[in-house]
Amino acid sequence: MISREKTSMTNPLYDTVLGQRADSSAPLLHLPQGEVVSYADMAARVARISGYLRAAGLEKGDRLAMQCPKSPAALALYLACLHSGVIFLPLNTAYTPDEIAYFVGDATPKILVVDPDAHEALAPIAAKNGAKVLTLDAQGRGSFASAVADAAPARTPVTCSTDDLACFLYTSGTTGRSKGAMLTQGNLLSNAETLTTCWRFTDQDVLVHALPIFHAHGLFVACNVLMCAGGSMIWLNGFSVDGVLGALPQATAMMGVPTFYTRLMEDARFTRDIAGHMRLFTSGSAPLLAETHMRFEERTGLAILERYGMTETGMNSSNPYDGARRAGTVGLPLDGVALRVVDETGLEVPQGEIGMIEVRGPNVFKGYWQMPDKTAQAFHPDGFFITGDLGVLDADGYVTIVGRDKDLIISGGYNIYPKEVELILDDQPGVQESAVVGAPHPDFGEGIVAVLVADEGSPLDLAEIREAVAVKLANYKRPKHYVVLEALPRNTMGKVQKNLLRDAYADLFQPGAQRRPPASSVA
Ligand code: MLC
Ligand code: AMP
Repeated sequence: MISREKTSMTNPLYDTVLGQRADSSAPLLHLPQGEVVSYADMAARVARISGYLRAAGLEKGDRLAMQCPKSPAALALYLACLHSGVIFLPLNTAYTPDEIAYFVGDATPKILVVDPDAHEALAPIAAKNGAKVLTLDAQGRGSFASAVADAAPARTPVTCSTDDLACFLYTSGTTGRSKGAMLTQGNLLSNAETLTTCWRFTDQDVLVHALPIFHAHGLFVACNVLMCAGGSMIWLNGFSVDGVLGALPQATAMMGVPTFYTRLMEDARFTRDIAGHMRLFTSGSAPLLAETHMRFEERTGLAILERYGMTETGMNSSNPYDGARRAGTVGLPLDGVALRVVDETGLEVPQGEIGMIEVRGPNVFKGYWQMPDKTAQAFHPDGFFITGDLGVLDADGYVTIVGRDKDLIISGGYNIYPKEVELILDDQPGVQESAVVGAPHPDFGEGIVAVLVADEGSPLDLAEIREAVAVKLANYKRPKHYVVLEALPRNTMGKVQKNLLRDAYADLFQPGAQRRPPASSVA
C-alpha cells in the first residue's frame, strides 16, 4: 500500500526513486569504462532534460517515445519524463520502422527520440504524426543531447498524483494488434516499494544490470527497485557472459531472464567461487525450468528466486527471500496483491486444480490506451485482471504456472503473438496460409517455427520470405525455422490444431535432434 506520506509528495514516483537523493554523491551507475554516475549527477541531468521538455511545450499527460540504445542518458530521459509528468513510451530497439509507425500513430507522442542510425527511416513517421524527432546514441550524443545542453534546468518536479499516468508499454495481443498498457505512478511506485522490501534491497546493494531498459523487467523491476533502495547498478549495455562474469565480483545481486542463467551455466568459469558471494539472483519474464533452478543451485550453492509478472501488472508473485524457493513455482502473491485461480464461470477452483490466474492490486494497470472495449474485456467487474496464464495453487499458497490460455510464445524473455507473424506470412506471394508455434529451445526457452502452406502449383521461395519478414518484424519475432506442409492439421470445426504442430516440432531445436519433416520441406 502507498503510504499517506507518499501521497502528499509532489511527484511520488520521481521523489522516491531519485528526488529524495538528488543531492547525494552516492553511486547510482557504474559504467563499463570505470566512470561513476552519482545520484546527484543523475538528478542534475534530469533537471536539464525536464527544463528542455517544458520549454519545448510538453505538458503533463503528453507522450514522449524513445527507441534508443541503452545508456545513462536514456535512463535520464525516463526519469525526466517522470519529473515533468510526461508519459514515457520506451520502444524495443529491435522494432522495425513498420512497427514503430504503429506505436507512434497510436500513442501520438510530441517527441520521438531515436538512434541516429534510424533517423532517416523514422523521421518521416514522426513528421506524419506531428512529432518532433531528435537523436540520442549509446554514448549520449545526438541532437537531443545538444538541445538539452542549452536548456535551463527545471529543478522542481511537476506535481503528480499516484493516479497520473507515468508510462505506456505496448503489448501485443491475440489479434496481432498491439495495445498500449497505461501504467500510473502508483502502479510503478507500489511495485517498486513492495519488491524493495520483499527482496531486501538496501543502499549497500550493487545490481548487475544486463537487461534492456525498454521493458518492465529492466526498467521498473531493476532500475526502480535499486533507486528506491538507494543502491547502485553495474550498467552493462546488454547481456554477455563475459560482461556478467566481469561484474559479479563487485556485485551483490542480479536480475535476469532464464536465458541469462542457462548461458552462464554453459561457461565453465561460472562457478561457486565467482557467484557464491551473491546475495540474490532473480529470474522472470519466462518460465525457469525446474532443472535449470536445480543445476544452478548445484553449481553455485544459491537458489534462484523466481517471480512472476506482466507488463500490465508489474510483479504479482515471488518466491520468498527467506523460506523455500520452490523450483518450478513462481512463489506467493506479493504483499497487497490479491491472486486467485478461477474456472470458466469465474468461480475459484479448489486448491490443486488448474484455472485462470487473476490479480487485483495497486500494481495493476489502468487500462489500454484508447481501447475501452479491450480494457473492459480484460477485467472483471470486481476489478480482477484476467492474466491469460493458467496456474495452480498448492496447499501453502505457492503459484505454479502450467500454461497459457493465450496464443503466446515467449522467446528469451520477449513475447511474440503468433497472429502478428502469421498476418505477415499470409501476405507473402505464394503463401496460402500459415501457422506459427513455439517449440522448446535450449537457449531461448521457446523458438519460433513457421508452418506454411503454398498456393497450388507455386513453390515457395523461403529466402525471399525470410527477407520480407525481416523488413516487417523485430529480429526476435522472426521464425527461426520454416516448414512447408501440404495442409495444416484442422479439427472438425476447421480450427488449426496447433497442439499437433507443437508436438510434431517439439525436438526441432534440441541439440543433436533428428529433424523430422512431417511433410514436404524444412528450412
Ligand atoms: C535476440 N534474438 C532473439 C532474441 N534475442 N531471438 C529470439 N528471442 C530472443 N529473445 C535473435 C537475434 O536477433 C539474433 O538473430 C539471434 O537471435 C542471436 O542473437 P544473440 O546475439 O544470441 O542475442 P542476444 O543479443 O544475446 O539477446 C538474447 C537475450 C535478449 C536473451 C540476451 O533477448 C534479452 O536481453 N532478453 C531479455 C528480454 C527482457 O528483458 N524481457 C523482459 C520483458 S518484461 P540473427 O538472426 O540476427 O542471428 C516482462 C515482464 C516480466 O516480461 O515478468 O518481467
Ligand atoms: P509481458 O506482458 O511481456 O510482460 O509478459 C508477461 C507474461 O510472461 C506473463 O503473462 C507470463 O505468461 C510470462 N511470465 C512472466 N514471468 C514468468 C515466470 N516466472 N514464469 C512463467 N511465465 C512468466
